[in-house]
Amino acid sequence: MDHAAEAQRTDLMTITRHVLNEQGRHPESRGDFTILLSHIVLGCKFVASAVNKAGLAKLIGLAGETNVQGEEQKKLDVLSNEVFVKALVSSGRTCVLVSEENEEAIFVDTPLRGKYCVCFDPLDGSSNIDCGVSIGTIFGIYMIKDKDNVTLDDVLQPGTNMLAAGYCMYGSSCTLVLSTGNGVNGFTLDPSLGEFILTHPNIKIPKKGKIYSVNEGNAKNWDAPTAKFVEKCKFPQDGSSPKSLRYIGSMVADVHRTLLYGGIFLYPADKKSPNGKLRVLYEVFPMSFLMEQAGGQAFTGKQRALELVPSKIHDRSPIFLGSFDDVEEIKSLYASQSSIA
Ligand code: FDP
Repeated sequence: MDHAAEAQRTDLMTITRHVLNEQGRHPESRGDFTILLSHIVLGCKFVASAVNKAGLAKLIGLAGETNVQGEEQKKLDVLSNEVFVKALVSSGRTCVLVSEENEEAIFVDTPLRGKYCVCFDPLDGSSNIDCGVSIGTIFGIYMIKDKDNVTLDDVLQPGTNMLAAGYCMYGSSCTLVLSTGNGVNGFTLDPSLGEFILTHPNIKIPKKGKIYSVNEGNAKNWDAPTAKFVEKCKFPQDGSSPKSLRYIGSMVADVHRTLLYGGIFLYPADKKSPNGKLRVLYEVFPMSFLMEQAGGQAFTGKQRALELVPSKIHDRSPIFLGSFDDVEEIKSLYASQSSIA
């Protein structure tokens, strides 16, 4: 559709309408997921608005300083966490919440309890906040096992049990990417309507990409397969062109580009951090779910990422995710290393 036709479009597929359509695939569904999602969307809209104002609001002290009235202002990540926790609890559809900002899991009080567990990072990439670089919210959703006996095991499940996952990127535009296990769709916030509109239907990651994305400052401590892989990206031996390097250092932005343009994002293990840096429940799993749903792969260096079973809520894991063929290459480098060992 050209730009003029786009501007004239009158049949708007909002995220709520999309999820209601999806609900039709599950005749037993009573709309609980749609309600939960609308509360997540509310959190995303709030954070989008706060992020947009953050630079400006520094004048009045939004970034953890004191404003002109002499009142203490909350940091953006703390504020975002409060908004998401309150939105999720008040949905009446959640039961256990795991947030990057809270050391312990949050068990929702019985009167407000529902059947979903949500693991989330309310504001990922927070070291980028103060310089206006894209940041995001990441979430993964599970169903509790037994309503009458809710435990931490309800969130310590393999990623293969996830029902839905997504992220919202606060960048030059605000984009929410979602999968409910039936492909991946992207929605862009129309600020004049206050609605997320379907702009990227059925996202498929290119089978092979031309970009690799990694913090090369850690190269000194990498293991042999990671070092070999990055070497091959720069000096391919098969006559192909070298890959380009792009690294924002904000997982949502790096993964979003990888999903749309193809290529690979890696945060490997290294000698200093044998489990890598990124957190299983609210970084590795949701992004791996989205990659697989878009036709890509996600690998830890040892196994399919979604088959990990975390033992603690803030566990970390190395991760290699992106285009199918690029991840296949790193998998074969690890396989040949283990066959030598
Ligand atoms: P941040 O530290 O800014 O919050 O896990 C958080 C994260 O950002 C990711 O968003 C990002 O991909 C990664 O860490 C960046 O880590 P490095 O600075 O070590 O590259």
